[in-house]
Amino acid sequence: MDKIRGFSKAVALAALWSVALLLGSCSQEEYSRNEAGARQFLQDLEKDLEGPGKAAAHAAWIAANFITYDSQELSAYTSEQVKSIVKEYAVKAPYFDGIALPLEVRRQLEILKGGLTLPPPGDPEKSKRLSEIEASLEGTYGKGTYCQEQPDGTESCRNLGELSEVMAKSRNYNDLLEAWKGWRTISPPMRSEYQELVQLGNEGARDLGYEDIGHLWRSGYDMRPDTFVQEMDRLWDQVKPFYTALHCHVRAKLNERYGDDQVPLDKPIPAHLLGNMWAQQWGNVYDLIKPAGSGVGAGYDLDALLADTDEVEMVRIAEKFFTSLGFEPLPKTFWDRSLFLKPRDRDVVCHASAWNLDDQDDIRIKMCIKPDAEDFSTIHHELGHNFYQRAYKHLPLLLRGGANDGFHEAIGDTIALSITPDYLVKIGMLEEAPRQRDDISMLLRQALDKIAFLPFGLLIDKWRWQVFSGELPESKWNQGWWDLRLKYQGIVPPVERTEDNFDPGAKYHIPGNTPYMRYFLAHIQQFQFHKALCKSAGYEGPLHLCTVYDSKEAGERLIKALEMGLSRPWQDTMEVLAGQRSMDASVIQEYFAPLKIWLDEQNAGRSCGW
Ligand code: X8Z
Ligand code: ZN
Repeated sequence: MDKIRGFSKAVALAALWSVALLLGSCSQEEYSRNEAGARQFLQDLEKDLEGPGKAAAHAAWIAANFITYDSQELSAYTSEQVKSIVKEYAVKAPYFDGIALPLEVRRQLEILKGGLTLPPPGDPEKSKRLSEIEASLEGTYGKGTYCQEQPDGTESCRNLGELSEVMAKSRNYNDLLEAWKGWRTISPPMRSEYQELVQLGNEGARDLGYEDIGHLWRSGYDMRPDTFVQEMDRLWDQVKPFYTALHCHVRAKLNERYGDDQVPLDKPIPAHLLGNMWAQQWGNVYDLIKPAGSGVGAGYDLDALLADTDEVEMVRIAEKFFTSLGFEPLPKTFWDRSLFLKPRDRDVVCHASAWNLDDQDDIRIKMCIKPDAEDFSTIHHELGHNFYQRAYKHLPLLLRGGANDGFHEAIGDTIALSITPDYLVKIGMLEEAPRQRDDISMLLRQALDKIAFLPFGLLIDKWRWQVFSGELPESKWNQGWWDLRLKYQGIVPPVERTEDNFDPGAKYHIPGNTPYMRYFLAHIQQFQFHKALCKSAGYEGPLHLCTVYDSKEAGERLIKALEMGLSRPWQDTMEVLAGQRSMDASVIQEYFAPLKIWLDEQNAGRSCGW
């Protein structure tokens, strides 16, 4: 089987190479098969991408900020141009295989090959169709609302922000169920487009020598793709006992609130009771889970502290953390061009994102900020992306990126781990540190977000890998999704689901086509980074109380790692940033160790698991 696949791969590549020669702006003869030729080839790519890349970046920004038919058309058109150019070069890159090249040049050629998240098929019609589908899926998600007829015959509609508010705040089983089911009405229409996307993207991936899109995605980690899968499973095995203990305690507490009928003690948890639309982070139900007699998690209420803070001020506070480490302040254009608030009069993609429009200084975020602790943390997350982007802007185009995509997701989160009582006192948000320190409550509040996220972070791409490879047939997509939700998270849908539903489509990254394993990695790595930065800052003590605010030593270490971008295998950057060469879940275990002991005590006599 493998042999046949290998053979057809070679044939496909050879065929595409000759097509590319006919179509391309450069021909084989233009490039000598040596270092000078390879460098020229990479330079030409940068040059060819300059104009189209600029147009596509601005069109994508407009499409995400003004979702209309025309903005989507323009975005699809311009992105298709860019992708076709990259694909054309990627297909040609193997021309330089087998010759001696400096590491840094060889690396760029490798990155070029795997650089497209969804490579377009060679046929221009199909390529165009794929871009249209991508824009359409993103638009459908961004515009999504759930409308209900009112008793007076009028219609009332709620968007994701409003439905998420219910998921976070309501403790009424049926209101939660209504919001949960309601949001999932937006995704069934996506299913057929997603089916096409998988088919066309797979075609594009095969042209480049990959078995399917999943194989391409798994190939971007400086190790064999099958080793990467083993690594993810190894990390999950390391943290699974912790997750099971948390699940057990949370289930018991939800049982106290909702009763045996709704939350049976030996069964998986209904997915709508965990404070979040996708049950991915559970911090919003902290009030139901917290230890008896304890106050808010950290002895202060960050939600309350932020309730009157305006959105610009929230971003300023986050920026100040980065500048305290030695980063340059954000440029004026960041403040002029970012979107911080949900506009009242138009559809935007509210899912938070960070942008770099010119690959230099035109960095921005796009977010519909609410004045609460969750969004305060997300602002740090997004600024982490922006400061990273700016740190590696001096590198050649193909090396501008995170050491791996998990690093990119982890930087802002690492900074957010430094939001401690001491830090809030230092910047004047708290008058004095809470008198009675309650470590267990603090750790529990944090674990409800960070530990609860892990199986969710892992399973999204486990599902997509099966979909891309065809292991999960389209007739079982929704079933397969819930099988994984049950296996890894121990949750079940609160009502029966069928193949008329397309529940994966109700999570942004599926229609948005953003790989997700990066967030699983980030949730492990951020603890490694936090520990190392605390060490550089000269801190000794429990990790959850460490803040690296104002530490130039920590900043120096961080900046040095970020400036490396994608120029070295991530293991090298990991060494600079964390002092070790592998991903390691033992630090997250160390961070939460006292909580594990406490959870095990709480769970004594309970039957855990599902
Ligand atoms: O999508 C995000 C960021 C943008 S890169 C807001 N995150 C994941 C999600 O929301 O599902 C951050 C945590 C996980
Ligand atoms: Zn992110």
